[in-house]
Amino acid sequence: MTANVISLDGLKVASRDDLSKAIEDKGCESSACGSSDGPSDMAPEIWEKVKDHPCYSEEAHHYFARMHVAVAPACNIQCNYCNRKYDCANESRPGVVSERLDPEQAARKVIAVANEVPQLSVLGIAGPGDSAYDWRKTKETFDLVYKQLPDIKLCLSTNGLALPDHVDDLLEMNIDHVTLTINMIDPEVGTKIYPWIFYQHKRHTGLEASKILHERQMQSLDLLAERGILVKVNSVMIPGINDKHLLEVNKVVKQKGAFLHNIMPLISAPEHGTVFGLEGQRGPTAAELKELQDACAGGANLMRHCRQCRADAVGLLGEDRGQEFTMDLVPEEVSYDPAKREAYREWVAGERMDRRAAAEVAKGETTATVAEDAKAMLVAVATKGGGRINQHFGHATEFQVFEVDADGVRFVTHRRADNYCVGGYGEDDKLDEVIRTLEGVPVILCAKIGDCPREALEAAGIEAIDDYAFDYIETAVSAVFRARNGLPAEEAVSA
Ligand code: CLF
Ligand code: SF4
Repeated sequence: MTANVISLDGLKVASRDDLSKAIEDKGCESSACGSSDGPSDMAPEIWEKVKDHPCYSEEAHHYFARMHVAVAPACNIQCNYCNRKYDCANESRPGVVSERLDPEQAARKVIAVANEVPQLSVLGIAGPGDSAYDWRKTKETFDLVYKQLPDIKLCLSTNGLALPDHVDDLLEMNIDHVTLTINMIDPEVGTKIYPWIFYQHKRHTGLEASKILHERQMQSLDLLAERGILVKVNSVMIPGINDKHLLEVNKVVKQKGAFLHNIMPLISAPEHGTVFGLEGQRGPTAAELKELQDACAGGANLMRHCRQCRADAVGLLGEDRGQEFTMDLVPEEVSYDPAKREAYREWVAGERMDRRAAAEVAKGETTATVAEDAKAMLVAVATKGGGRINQHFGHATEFQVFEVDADGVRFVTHRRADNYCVGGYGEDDKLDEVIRTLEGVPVILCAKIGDCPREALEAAGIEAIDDYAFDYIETAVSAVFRARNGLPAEEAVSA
């Protein structure tokens, strides 16, 4: 197999001394220089559980990677948005799973990836069917991995129907992250999403099926909360069917102790062969999704950085390195070497502290120089991870989008963009697609950009800036915001 070591190039390590001095000079508003989901926002034992999990912590997703192993092919329900020739649409974007694995193969693959990808922190089982229905394979896989790599977090994603039968196993297996996909709390709504379920050796249809599924999902939530297992609820937003209803779902899952709620857009292309795809049921627009997420303010905390990844994805969220680790590339004998992962974790610990400190300084400067009621703006960022602006515009397959106002900088979403630049040649139609993708975003920050795309973006009203190459995202976004709100640009750049 090729030696694909993730390099840390582009992740310029900031001078901690400079930042500390900046904090002393300018003052740090909050004690721990906390970020929106940092250690200052939650109990230490919870932070300990989520700090390296790329799905449970927005901050962690800049640094840590997950991998899925496709050991659970069968499912006990039918969702109208799923065709199992494709990945589970709950946890993946459509695309055939490259290969299904048995538990022994899966464990070998995890070791191979852990040796090569220092960012790896989580192993998830998310299909392609239901991980709790195929319990024997799921349990065997997790047991094998836990024995050999006890520092990898184990994570499970399920529709919840079979989960109550296995929750006591979860504690024994040291699993403290479970995702439940809950699309309704009203079984009438469920009848439009689930044509049938298979429960206690019997197939159930219609309202009866939805009632059973709902009861088992609520029971799963209660049992997991009682055992202190962190629950993330995934919901698929289906316009005209459960879009408004998800506000109620958000309230109820919060009451029942869910840690996060991840509202994902329905993916329903006709070529995927799903019921919704064939019926022409559309997914929500980016604006509709954001509107619903914003309307959930005050309810369960929202995850906004989900990438709807494949059931065999490998890498940071938003990248897929699965093809580098297919079974024909994994050696028959592989032994675990934790050295790279340990070194990476040590580096991340310092880097995260610096980034938080830098973000806090930038926030203080923005609050001091920009009017409180200045209009919020969106800024797109090309990044390879590490919380820095470290990617060439032409190499970006997605842009992270941040919102900034006088209160600071927040991650809001990502927008996909197919590689604009292939083999060094720009392709006009792809650039048009990027421009469409960035609708409503007036600024893009990247490590470098050529004159032609810069001009095309400018003509579309989007300013491309590469002056902040390798800077932290928050400091750069704050500086742009200050520059756009009256502060001289040179001053903002040097701030
Ligand atoms: Fe996988 Fe899911 Fe665990 Fe993450 S994914 S089982 S919680 S390790 Fe994450 Fe992927 Fe979104 Fe899932 S980005 S689809 S939320
Ligand atoms: Fe498909 Fe997942 Fe629904 Fe099962 S739970 S039908 S695998 S989307």
